Amino acid sequence: LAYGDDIVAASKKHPIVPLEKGQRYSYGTAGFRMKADLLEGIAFRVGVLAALRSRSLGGQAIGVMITASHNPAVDNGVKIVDPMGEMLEQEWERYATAFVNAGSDEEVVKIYKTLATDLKINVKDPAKVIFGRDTRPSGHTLVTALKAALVASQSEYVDYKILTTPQLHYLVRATNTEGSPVSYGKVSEVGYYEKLADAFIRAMKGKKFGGTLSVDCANGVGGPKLSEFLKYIPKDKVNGIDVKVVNDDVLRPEILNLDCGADFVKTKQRAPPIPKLVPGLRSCSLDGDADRLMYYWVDPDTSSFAMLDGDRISSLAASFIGDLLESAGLRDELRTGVVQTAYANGASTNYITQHLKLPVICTPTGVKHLHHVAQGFDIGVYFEANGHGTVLFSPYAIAAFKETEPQSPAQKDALATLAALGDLINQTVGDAISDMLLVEVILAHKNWTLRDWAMTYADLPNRLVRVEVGNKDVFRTTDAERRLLHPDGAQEEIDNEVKKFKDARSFARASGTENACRVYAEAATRSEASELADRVALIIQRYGTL
Ligand code: G16
Repeated sequence: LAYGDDIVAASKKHPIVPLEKGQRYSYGTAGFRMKADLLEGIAFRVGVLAALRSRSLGGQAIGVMITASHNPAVDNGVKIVDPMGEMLEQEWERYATAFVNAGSDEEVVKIYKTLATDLKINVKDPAKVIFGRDTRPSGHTLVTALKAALVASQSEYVDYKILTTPQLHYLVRATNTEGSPVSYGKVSEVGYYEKLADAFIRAMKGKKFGGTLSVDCANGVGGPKLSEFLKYIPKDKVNGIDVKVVNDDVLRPEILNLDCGADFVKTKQRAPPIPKLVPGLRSCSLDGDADRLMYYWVDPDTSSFAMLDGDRISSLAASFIGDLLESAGLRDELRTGVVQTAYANGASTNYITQHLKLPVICTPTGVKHLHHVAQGFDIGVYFEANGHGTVLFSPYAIAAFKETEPQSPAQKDALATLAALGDLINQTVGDAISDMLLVEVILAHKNWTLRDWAMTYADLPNRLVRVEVGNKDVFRTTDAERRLLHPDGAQEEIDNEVKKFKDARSFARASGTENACRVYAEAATRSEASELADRVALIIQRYGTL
């Protein structure tokens, strides 16, 4: 047998579904994501590529996550995780796209060999791929295809079965740093829980958990995993801890993300109908793979609904960490910055730049873009408005937390809390469970209710609309997605509409995870924001069907 024959033979058992003429699969914002029945062959080819990627990096473990996160239950997705737990390097996204669009099984191997030659990769070198999946039943078939690819490509693998996306990212980094001075933690799911629990207990030392927290888990993987995590927090270690896990039914796959979860809350700007929201109850929602987080409540005094989204978590974290740095005497030492996307509410950007006096950088949608920019700071706070994000600490910052000699008890406490946050906050990717614990720590330290948090600034009224169009690919953007470059004339029409409203802003872009466009609008009043969003949506619909 010639090298690659195994891959060709195995590939034939997991065929690619051909697309209509002129259409191509593409590695998007979150890897390949679409209807699950299109994905088997894609999972196979991604497996082959992941093995090659591992070989190109001296056999370091590469992750593959099978999830469609916030998408409906019928969808699924496959994405690759790089050795430090980051998203796949951009150049390799192109290779992934080429692999998946290859016209035949033989061509996949041809591209494999060409890449190996061009990138000087020895195809006989060891490779290791680790993977997990969310609770979608279609995950089984995709895992079978992925395993077949890894066997055929002679790669070692570990099947971690059902995981949240951030857990898989954790495991990739833990695997590749095991036994080194920068070890990220024990290489197991238990190791993840232990690390988070230990850090949470340290960060909550002497503070009180602020009453019952209700967590809607979108009927996804976050439910069982959060329940498991809670077992690692002895009641006597965190004063008053009381977490109620709701919408955690993973046995009825069709209800995943259905009328619940972080995406529902953000787009509908209301609480899931079930369970009925009790006024005053501090609540939050995760999404289907537990990498997004939304807080909300109904104010018992005014009966109004308040949503605290990714922008709020970002400004809360930036302000809290800023105060700790001040107390720790490190404010001038460590450069802090915030990264947002065009969806960030204008009021949050103003609050961060004017009140917190921190720089804000805007990037296109997709955590990989935000993550990359956040790495440029000693403390890089990045969140998308949809609740996906984290805080990155540079090695210099982590060393400063641990090595600064405190001159006072207050400074000692601040340094200890900062060091605990360094362990609590997932450094690889946005992690809803870790972010939720962060928010709880901050609220406990400040002794704040959600009302206090909501009062830090007033959001500009806004609306997000999903528009289905014939061909979303005609929409191309510039300026961090704030303006349309193509189709000709569309941006001009949007500008004309925006001009008619007070303090208004609007933009449109093609989704990278759904077959639709998204329109965002902000204006002085709720009805104006809504009206503007509708008008821009009409423009998009028209241009998308021309
Ligand atoms: C994914 C990405 C996020 C992005 C979201 C929506 O999230 O990881 O960065 O904000 O999709 O992207 P789009 O507007 O392009 O559809 P998730 O939680 O679905 O994996």
